[in-house]
Amino acid sequence: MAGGWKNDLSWADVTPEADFWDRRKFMTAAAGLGVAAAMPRMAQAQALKPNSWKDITSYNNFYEFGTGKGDPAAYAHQLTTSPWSVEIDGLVENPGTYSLADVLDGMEIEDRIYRLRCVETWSMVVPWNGFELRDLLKKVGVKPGAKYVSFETLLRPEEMPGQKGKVLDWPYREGLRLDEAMHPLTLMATGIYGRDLPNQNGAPLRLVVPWKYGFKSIKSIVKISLTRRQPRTSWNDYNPRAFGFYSNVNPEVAAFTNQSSERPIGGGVFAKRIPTLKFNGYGDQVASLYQGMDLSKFY
Ligand SMILES: Nc1nc2c(c(=O)[nH]1)N[C@H]1C(S)=C(S)[C@@H](COP(=O)(O)O)O[C@H]1N2
Ligand SMILES: [Mo]
Repeated sequence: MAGGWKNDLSWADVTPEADFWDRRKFMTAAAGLGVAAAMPRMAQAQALKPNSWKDITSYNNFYEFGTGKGDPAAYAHQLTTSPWSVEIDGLVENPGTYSLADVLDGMEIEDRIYRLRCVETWSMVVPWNGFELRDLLKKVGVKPGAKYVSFETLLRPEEMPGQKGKVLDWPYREGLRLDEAMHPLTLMATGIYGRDLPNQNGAPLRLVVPWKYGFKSIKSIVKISLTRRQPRTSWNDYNPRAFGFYSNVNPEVAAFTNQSSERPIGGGVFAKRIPTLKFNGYGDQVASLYQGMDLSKFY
């Protein structure tokens, strides 16, 4: 088990999901996936509850299917996710086109309950399943000189109606600095609540970087490149002042709007806005990556 990450969200605080949250059943299923060992490490500091399956899969941003929150759930079933392959190129020892099975080969699928904070100022808590991106990067072999990792989403307008419009310069592109990509919190998600990732959440493989605004967590990835130079990214191209390359969650710095608080999705008592945490609550684990950078400045 790769170490070096921790989480203040606990399975003990999970909202029951009728067809899933039988704890013993989950532990058995988890053992089969090799994730059980991840659980005891989760501290029980804070009673944040993961959102329901319904919240997570019906309120989405996936502009390839339209800009409405309900569009991805309505249209993403059109996306063919099998077969799926990921091209891995640039400064790597073993470049090539990897089938999804080849990508997953040797990867340890774990459970990670992470906060997700959208720059639109809503938030959720999502129980992901996935593997650490660093394990995949180690598998393909990062060559000296690589400093960044770039990612691309599938370009297939026949199945992604939003790509027929020019909202963004498709395909959707994102990127990380290599040390961010190698951080143990950085996940390649393959599932939610122990089930395969629904298409609207970025099936079959999407990035999750919990200390950054949600748009960095690119969905339905078909290409990963190791580069020397900072890659171009879709939202940064669209508006560099509103959407920085780094885009670490920071309540003290306005992106396109004030970021000091957020609206948890899910209603009830949680409908109230809550204060946003610096680095989305993961500062103890990631702040050191940005030593020497002026965090009062928007990147
Ligand atoms: N390819 C692609 N990835 C994307 C997006 C998108 O429009 N296209 N939206 C981003 C934004 S703005 C957010 S907040 C998250 C939302 O993830 P979720 O729908 O799984 O909650 O996905 C991110 N990844
Ligand atoms: Mo977002």
